[in-house]
Amino acid sequence: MSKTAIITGATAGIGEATAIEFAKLGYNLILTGRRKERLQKLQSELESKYRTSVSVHAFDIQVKAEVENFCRHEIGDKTIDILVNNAGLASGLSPLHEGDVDDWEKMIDTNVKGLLYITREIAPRMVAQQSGHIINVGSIAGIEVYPNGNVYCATKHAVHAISEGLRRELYDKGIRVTNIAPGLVETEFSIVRFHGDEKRASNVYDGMEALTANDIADCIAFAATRPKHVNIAEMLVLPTNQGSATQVKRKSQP
Ligand code: 8X3
Repeated sequence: MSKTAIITGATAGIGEATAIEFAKLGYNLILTGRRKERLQKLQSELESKYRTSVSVHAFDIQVKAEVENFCRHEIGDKTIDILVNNAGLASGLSPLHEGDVDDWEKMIDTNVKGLLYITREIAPRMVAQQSGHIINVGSIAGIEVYPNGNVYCATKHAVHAISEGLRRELYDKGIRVTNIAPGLVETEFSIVRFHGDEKRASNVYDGMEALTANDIADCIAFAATRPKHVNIAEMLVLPTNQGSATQVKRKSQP
């Protein structure tokens, strides 16, 4: 029987690439995000190309009532085999003493609270099933802190801690928990971080070969497709020319 996976933040980047990867594997998909048109376009592409069942649900993961409505009233009581907590963003890159509180709230509400809201709803179903897999998309920023990353790094440290906590609480219930921690991935990530400044965003990846969303989707699919007794607890995935959060070798450098 086909597995069913929920993927949050499926409208673009790693979430969209994971949806495509999972569709290729024949998973039934429940895709969420804020942009309804993008979700619907992806749904029809995946359904026609891979003949898999795809439902799409547009809501804001920052709003607890919307997450609860989705989980309690929109997805029915089907078995959820995999939850990919991918929805997340960076907003702003500045010292904390010059930071924008609205940016902080957006990051905390999405990356931490949104992830918690949906996990709080879906994990009990997995506990009742005594099976399931929660895959959290963290970041190298959840392992290292870099200047001006302050609140973003704090949210990804939280994702790391939540993943660790979940694993310690769910290992004896047949549930796997994976934390994927990517380094530089060229998606809309930096455009969002710099509030739409495409020039500044492209500088982040200038002269180096960043990871693609597909590279990370590939890792997520790898973790998801291991035999049941294998839990890939953690993956730090970097471009070859990235040594740490702050070390990147660029072509112009000697
Ligand atoms: C994305 C990686 O280094 O831009 O989470 O924070 S980084």
